[in-house]
Amino acid sequence: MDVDRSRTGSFGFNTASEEEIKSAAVADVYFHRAMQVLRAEGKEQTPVHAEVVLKSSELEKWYVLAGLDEVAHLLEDTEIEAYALPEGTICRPQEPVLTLSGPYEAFGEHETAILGFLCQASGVATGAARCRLAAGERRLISFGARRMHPAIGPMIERAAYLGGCDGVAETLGAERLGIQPVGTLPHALVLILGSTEKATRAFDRVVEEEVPRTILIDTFDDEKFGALIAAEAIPESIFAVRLDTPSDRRGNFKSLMREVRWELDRAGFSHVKIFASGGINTVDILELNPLCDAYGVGGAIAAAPMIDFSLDIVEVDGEPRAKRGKWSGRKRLLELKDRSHMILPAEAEPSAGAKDLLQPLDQLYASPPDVSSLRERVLEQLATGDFDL
Ligand code: PCP
Repeated sequence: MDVDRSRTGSFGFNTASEEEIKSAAVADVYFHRAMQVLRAEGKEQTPVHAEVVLKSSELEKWYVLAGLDEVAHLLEDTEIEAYALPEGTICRPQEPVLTLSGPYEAFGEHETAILGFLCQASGVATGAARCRLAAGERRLISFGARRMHPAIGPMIERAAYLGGCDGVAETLGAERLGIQPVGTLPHALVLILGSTEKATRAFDRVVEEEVPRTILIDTFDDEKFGALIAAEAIPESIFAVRLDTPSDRRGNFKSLMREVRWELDRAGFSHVKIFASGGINTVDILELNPLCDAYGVGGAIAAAPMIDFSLDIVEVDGEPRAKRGKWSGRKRLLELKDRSHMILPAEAEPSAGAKDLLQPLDQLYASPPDVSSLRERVLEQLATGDFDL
């Protein structure tokens, strides 16, 4: 397994290339060693059936499945029979979301990459879905690319959008999603131009008309004065004011926002919306919803806890065999008439009207899925299902 080592050392970004991922150079070494032993024993072609599930005893826990597009890309040239749930499916622990059948050698050394793709993307999508659930109909924008390595910015934004965000800030990610990037203006612009008023007027004069005029108001001024300065600077085009109040100045953010709302309404700007950002999470969103119209969320989505998937063999040579703590044998995951899920042994007869959820991975990714429809799938489930925060 030859790896281009010229990329180590102090130059270049600390990322793995497509070839390094596909050649399993990114694998944990014990998978290489296991393969070394199996080859020595002539067992590397042993047919196995493995599955990826979230191993958690909190059976009520829910998460959004994402990252399968990259798994499909990784496995596209391998002789594996793979089945999976469509991305955007809201799942629970123990439910098999990906199954792999074939000679162990065909995928054994890809376990690290397979889990990496699913654990992180599903974590981000779930972080977005939780914020979506909390924000209801209010706009939710992913602001978190800066919280993660830029090489995975497009992945973060894809998962954030799939999970329910209305828009994303990172330009390449938005481009790959075929949507317009969303953003307001940074403190840097206000600092360099010297005042909120100057930055507001310049932004309004220079930036394309179709970009909503959401003006950052907390750089120099107390928020209620900053809001009026911005609104009075561009009364015809002002759309919203963004409060990114530093945490050590925030105090009671809700009452601060109520004051801004009062002053805007009193001054005839009741149409001007309020946008909050800066360390926002689901707790903040639930508290601010009565006053806030939109949220820019960074770390709470981009750095959301990963989904702790495991990939485990549950059948060897056609015989159910699993480690302790795992349910052995092949399974089928069914959606019942009431939209709930049921896990059954593969050979079991499903109840009437039940539908198999696992589908051939190569069919699911015969063409790149439209992420907007995967997003609609998440929104529809959040709207009809019972998912707590
Ligand atoms: C950034 C942005 C949001 C922050 C980051 C989102 O703030 O404006 O407020 O990330 P978070 O949810 O993890 O906090 P700053 O860098 O403070 O401000 P600027 O807008 O000037 O970049």
